Amino acid sequence: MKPLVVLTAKYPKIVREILSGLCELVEHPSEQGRSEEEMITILSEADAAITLLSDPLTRNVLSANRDLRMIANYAVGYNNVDVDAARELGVTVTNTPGVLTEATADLTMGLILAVMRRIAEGDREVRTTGQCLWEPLHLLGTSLTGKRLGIIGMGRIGSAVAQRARAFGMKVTGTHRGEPIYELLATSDVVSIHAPLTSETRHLMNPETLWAMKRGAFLINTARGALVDEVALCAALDEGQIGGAGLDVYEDEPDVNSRLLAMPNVVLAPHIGSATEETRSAMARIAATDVAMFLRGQRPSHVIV
Ligand code: 8YV
Repeated sequence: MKPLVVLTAKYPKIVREILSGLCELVEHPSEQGRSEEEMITILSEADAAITLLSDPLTRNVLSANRDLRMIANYAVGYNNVDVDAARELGVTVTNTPGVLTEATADLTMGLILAVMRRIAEGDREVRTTGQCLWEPLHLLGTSLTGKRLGIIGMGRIGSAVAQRARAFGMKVTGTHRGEPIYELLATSDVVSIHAPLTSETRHLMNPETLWAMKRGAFLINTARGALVDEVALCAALDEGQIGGAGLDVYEDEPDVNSRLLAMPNVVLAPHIGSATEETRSAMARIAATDVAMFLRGQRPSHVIV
């Protein structure tokens, strides 16, 4: 009997091309915010699975089916996986690093531009009025040239953002994992977060750190929503402490804080950092190739656990 590989979403077709003949594939429609019970049901017969960031792979889920031997998480981040439980239960876990660096850095730059140059506000205005109203003092934004970008997390994505920002004439300060961030916060005109979500980094941006930023500076988050205390961010935006924000990720995805929806100086993207044809296909190739290697008894190339 062939092993059963569960796909928790509709992934790019390269997944089927790589895995056909090697296993039986069962595909579930994409769904955000599955419960543990739903995950247990979906994975009940699986030997391996390709999973989404929004799929909870908790100890309960991983231990419910003892035949489950491998999870290929279709993301570079893996805060949805209880890695300690996976290690103890002998479940191999892989991710898709590297291939989404440029796409995520591009989107970060896009959000920096959109917030500083008020592009989304302008788009809404043109659609609402049906006109291109031009006035010397209308929709004035902030120039990028000469401004300082503070990058929290100078890993692969943070470094790619730094490269782009320098090309726009920005000065760049960056911190690495575990380094203090207060000087960066106090001196940056724009702060962009590129850190993984862990118990240490949850609410990295909180009332204290948001108020340690330069007054009127901008905050960009294309990493994980829970790195930012959204209630504190709304308060900081309301009070003008933060001049604007560009967000691709939210604390309670798929839900978005309704206060953010009402703020004109906040640009909201629907978690599309890696959403290019090229990148999503490359992620699918990595995930499926790692599953294929595992099924053939080889060590997958991108093992976390
Ligand atoms: C994905 C991401 O869109 O890779 C990550 O960590 O956040 C994004 O690339 C998402 O994870 C898809 O599961």
